[in-house]
Amino acid sequence: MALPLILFGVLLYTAEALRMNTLDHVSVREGGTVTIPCLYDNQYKLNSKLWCRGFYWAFCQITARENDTGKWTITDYPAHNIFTVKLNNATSSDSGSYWCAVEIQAKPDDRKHLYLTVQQAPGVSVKSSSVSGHEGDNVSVQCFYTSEYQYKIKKWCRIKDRSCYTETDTSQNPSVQISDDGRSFTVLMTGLRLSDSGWYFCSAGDLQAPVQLTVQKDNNKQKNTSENDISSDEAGPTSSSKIARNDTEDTSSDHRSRIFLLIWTAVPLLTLVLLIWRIIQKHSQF
Ligand SMILES: *[C@@H]1O[C@H](CO)[C@@H](O)[C@H](O)[C@H]1NC(C)=O
Ligand SMILES: *[C@@H]1O[C@H](CO)[C@@H](O)[C@H](O)[C@H]1NC(C)=O
Ligand SMILES: *[C@@H]1O[C@H](CO)[C@@H](O)[C@H](O)[C@H]1NC(C)=O
Ligand SMILES: *[C@@H]1O[C@H](CO)[C@@H](O)[C@H](O)[C@H]1NC(C)=O
Ligand SMILES: CC(=O)N[C@H]1CO[C@H](CO)[C@@H](O)[C@@H]1O
Repeated sequence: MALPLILFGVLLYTAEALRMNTLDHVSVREGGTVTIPCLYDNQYKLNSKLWCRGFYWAFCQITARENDTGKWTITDYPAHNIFTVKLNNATSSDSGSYWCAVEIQAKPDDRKHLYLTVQQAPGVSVKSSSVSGHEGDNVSVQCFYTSEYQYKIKKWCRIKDRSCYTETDTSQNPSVQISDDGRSFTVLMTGLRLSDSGWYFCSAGDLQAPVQLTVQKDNNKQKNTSENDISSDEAGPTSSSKIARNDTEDTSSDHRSRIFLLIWTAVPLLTLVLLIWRIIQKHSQF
């Protein structure tokens, strides 16, 4: 019966590696600034945060640590289960592989890989990487792309759950509309809700540009519904609403889907293995 146990272990191990979330491939202008969010599991609030450079995790060089400032600035927002890595004055030599990571005592650190490309004309870029609005407002984000990316798929995605909107398919949520003028695409988010606060990205092809959205409480509403509305997690430092609640939403939905995945994969696998086992046993009896 070792095989099912091994399979189960493999599944568990794969689940282990998904406790952090960030972008995959960030595009930034030479001389420009970029802030990259690293979302982490609730259990890592107190762990120290790292930014490590190198393609292979085992050989990466720690570029910056929590609270470092300067070329690289790392700021932790434990209330939101996020830390941000800000690069100032990007140069082409900053292009490369990096890892968002949390330090864990006596266990391998948890981490997520990402690629950074610094270009004179970034494949995809945003005018402003931070937008805000009040509850119920509309906000728009303009995402520019170079001619090279003209025919690539354009998306607007939320980092937390990787849900994306594309130009052709916004039917999932009519409150997000995307229009394209051939040099840029504009994302219009209508009727903002507090839960929309968080980190998003524009993407064209494989390149991404991060954007932080902050939704502030509607002041007129606040007087009446002050206790009912719950602010979103990963809202970031500028969120004006109350954020004291236990932010577990960030990865808890991931947890749920992972458990489902585990069950949906493990149960049929175990059944299959048991069946084969029985057949082998039956055959060996004769
Ligand atoms: C970073 O600074 C914060 C606030 O001053 C502090 O609570 C935290 O312990 C510091 N982290 C490290 C790893 O020094
Ligand atoms: C940015 O980096 C370039 C190249 O290293 C340097 O010449 C320039 O002075 C830097 N600018 C700032 C504002 O630090
Ligand atoms: C938000 O956008 C929708 C759809 O385009 C529009 O009907 C509505 O008037 C806009 N609301 C505000 C406050 O601009
Ligand atoms: C927050 O969560 C932690 C562990 O998940 C728990 O011990 C604590 O009581 C919670 N706090 C609140 C205010 O719910
Ligand atoms: C819709 C609603 O609950 N309105 C209330 C807002 O608060 C004022 C004063 O407390 C009440 O008079 C309203 O009924």
